[in-house]
Amino acid sequence: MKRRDFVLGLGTMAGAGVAVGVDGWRSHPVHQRPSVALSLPSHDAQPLRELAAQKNLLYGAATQKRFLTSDPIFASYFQRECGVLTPEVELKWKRLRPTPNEFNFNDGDWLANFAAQNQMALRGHTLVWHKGLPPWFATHINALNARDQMLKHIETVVGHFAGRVHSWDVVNEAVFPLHHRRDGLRENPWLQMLGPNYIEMAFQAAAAADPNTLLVYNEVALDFDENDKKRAATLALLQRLKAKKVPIHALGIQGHLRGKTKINAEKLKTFLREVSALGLKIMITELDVTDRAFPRDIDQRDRQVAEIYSEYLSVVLQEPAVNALITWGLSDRYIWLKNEARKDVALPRPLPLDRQMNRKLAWSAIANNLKAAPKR
Ligand code: 9MR
Repeated sequence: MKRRDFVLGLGTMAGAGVAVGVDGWRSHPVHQRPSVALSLPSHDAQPLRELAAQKNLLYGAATQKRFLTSDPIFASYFQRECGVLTPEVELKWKRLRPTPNEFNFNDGDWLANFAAQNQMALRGHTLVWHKGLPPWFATHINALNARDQMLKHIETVVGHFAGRVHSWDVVNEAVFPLHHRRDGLRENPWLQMLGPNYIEMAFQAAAAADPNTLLVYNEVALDFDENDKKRAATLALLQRLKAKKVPIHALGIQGHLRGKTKINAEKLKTFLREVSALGLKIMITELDVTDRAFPRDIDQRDRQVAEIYSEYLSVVLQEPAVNALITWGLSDRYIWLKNEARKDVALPRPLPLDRQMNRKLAWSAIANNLKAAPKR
């Protein structure tokens, strides 16, 4: 039996109205077909945080304090679905460091309390990145003080939240093969001021400030067929860090999936195995699916987005080293994908819940793949 017949057969067996077997699939290449039949969930279906917990996994989302405080309905859905919260902006330099000598923890503390009150794990995002920097960074940080400034930032911030953070993204997006360095690193201000060892210095400082949090290297664009160089350079960086006994515990795979981009399941699986073989955990830290390339029709669009969620999660959630799945937002009411605006100006629908907080097929794709995941 051909794979397509098998999948279509599953759909027929499930008898689901919005499910599989619809015409759109015939035009999809093999790699874009989901492995699990999709239909809309019943209203009282178990929340994602519970489905994940049954497998010793975490499910949650990124969000901002201002969404939770201004929108109690959104906050209640966030509490219901999420077992982990990533502050989308509040723990970046730009928000923590109003001036060169000040730290402002108000919004971060508010989110930490919200997470604790709702039995959610809290993620730390992010300590060393070339973006999310305050306006004074360029004028105040230079090659002479960069080391002290970076270490002081990490010590103060990680120390402040010590005991409250499940995992810290210590270094974010440091690999960029297109910069053509032999070590594959990105030419960012930290590298230019401190050299390539800034990465291990950051991990050492984070470990000293909170010995009990998971220390994560977080990276973007590791997912697609075309990302061979990014995967290879990231793996090489992780190997170097492990060989030097740098305290690093996990790789964060962001997972910002572009609808038109192809996933290669075999390559992805192999990469996850290689990372796991280094003794590292893997977290899916920022998953979402851009609907830009898909039709305006909402049923078709939601189905195509969900198929990509499913295709991706049917690979990554089967890897036992993966311990968490975090989407970059929960509801289409609050999305960061403004730069991915649709040409037809229809509102984008990249996330598990719609703007009215209804669960979408993308929610079902996550739920089905959590149910199909092996227990950790
Ligand atoms: O979604 C975030 C957006 O609201 C911020 O303006 C931006 C800069 O701080 O960062 C966005 O989040 C990024 C994340 O921190 C790292 N990976 C890519 C995310 C989307 O751009």
